[in-house]
Amino acid sequence: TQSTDETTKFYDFVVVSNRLPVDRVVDADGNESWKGSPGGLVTALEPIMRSNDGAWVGWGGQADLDIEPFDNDGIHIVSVPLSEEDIEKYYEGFSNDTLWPLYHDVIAPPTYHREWWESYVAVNQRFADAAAAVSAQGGVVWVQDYQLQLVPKMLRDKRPDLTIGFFNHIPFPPYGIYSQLPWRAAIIEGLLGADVIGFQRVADASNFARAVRRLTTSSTKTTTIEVASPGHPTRRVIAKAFPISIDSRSFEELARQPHIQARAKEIREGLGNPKTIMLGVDRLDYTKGIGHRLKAYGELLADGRIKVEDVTLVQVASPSRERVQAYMDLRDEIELTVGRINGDFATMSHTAISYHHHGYPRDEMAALYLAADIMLVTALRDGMNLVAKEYVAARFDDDGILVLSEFAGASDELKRAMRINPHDIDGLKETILQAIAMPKRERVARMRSLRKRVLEYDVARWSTSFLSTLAGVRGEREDIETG
Ligand code: GDG
Repeated sequence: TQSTDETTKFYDFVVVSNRLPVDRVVDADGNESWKGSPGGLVTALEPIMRSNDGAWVGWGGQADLDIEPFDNDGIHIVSVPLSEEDIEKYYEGFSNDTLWPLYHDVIAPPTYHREWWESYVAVNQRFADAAAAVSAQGGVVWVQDYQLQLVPKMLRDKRPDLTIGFFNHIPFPPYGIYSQLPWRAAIIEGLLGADVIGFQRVADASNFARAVRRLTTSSTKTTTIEVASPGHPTRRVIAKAFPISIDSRSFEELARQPHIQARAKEIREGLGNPKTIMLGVDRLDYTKGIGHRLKAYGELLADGRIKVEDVTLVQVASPSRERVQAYMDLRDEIELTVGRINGDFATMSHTAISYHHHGYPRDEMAALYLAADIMLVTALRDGMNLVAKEYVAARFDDDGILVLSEFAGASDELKRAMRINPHDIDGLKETILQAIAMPKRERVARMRSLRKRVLEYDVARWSTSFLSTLAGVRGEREDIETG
């Protein structure tokens, strides 16, 4: 722990994200400690953090948590405190009830409140100030995701010496939708403070470029934006697709472990040894198309085209954003549907849908992926969808079928998945029937091709590609500055 000025260090590589990669845990005696949360981003950035003297700036996940910076497993952690009111307005409000639905093609209606926006601006400024305070002269700062879109410009205004990257994990919507946002120009200007702006798909980057053309005087040419601001030389910003991925090898290694394989068998037996297990794994979110999936499965049962004894659906819906009204409504709707389908079709020995409203450890997820003959990813809109990639990485046996929505970013890469339009319930039902009947030879051919992609394009490749683009921009700038 460091607290005084004389021990203050500055870091060459700083990551800024809404949530820190650690969780605070308090034991029975009230002792506090921090536990690393092994998300994909941490795994990808850990090696870079260690070799570059890295710091991570973010919120600790609880209200009014004001803690001194500390080192955790080689990463310097800087916490940005949020009050109960900040959480309500900046996080649950503007981030999750304005930007989230707007950026996902208004699947749910976005709410626009001026006080939420004011809070978003104020909190973004605090993140920017915290990042500015720990960044070394000429350092690199990488800002993550839609909660912090104003940070790049705020940081540049304060620290023009920094090289700034931004990555948007969710889609960037078409201009016709984006233009609803009362603060649409301010957000574009905020993002243009970065040197490199990364998106999941090529389409997201071009939606962004169009918004830039409509809302600013900057010009765009494919992935390059020339940002003109009065009194400053023209600045080049790169905006392009860097599709995120997972730590594919480690997922495969996990799935290969004998206890995971044994657990997969046990899951199958527990479900009464059906011929086909279908699986859905999502945060309980209206973007994920869980209702569409349930509808297709329920209709197939009702039509008598499948039987509960033969085809079971396991749905893991991990709790998410439970204080936002749209999420409460969604939960009610999903659980009513699950109850109806089970009520109509379950027998004493076989349930139709095995529904789980809680998170599971990674081990159990891997076992579920191995147990599932068909993975259903039916998102209505999704930046990437890592679940699809995890399923593929887990299938070292080259078996299993991925049914994948064309509205998930992953669909741009995973071309041999069975791609579906989740709005087309009849099409989805036909695809499910085809998947159930697919011969092993075709399953293997498809899975091999999917695995090739996911194992080659892993999360390390993603971060390396983003950061080397950023380093390129920085090199160019140094050339200009030194003549
Ligand atoms: C956003 C974008 C983009 C879920 N339930 C459990 C659990 N998970 C894990 C999954 C997966 C991750 O959470 C979810 O990632 P997704 O990509 O599927 O979706 P979002 O949470 O919406 O993520 C998305 C992503 O950011 C990255 O840029 O791909 O489009 O929306 O890793 O496995 N993990 C465990 N137990 C659970 O119950 N252990």
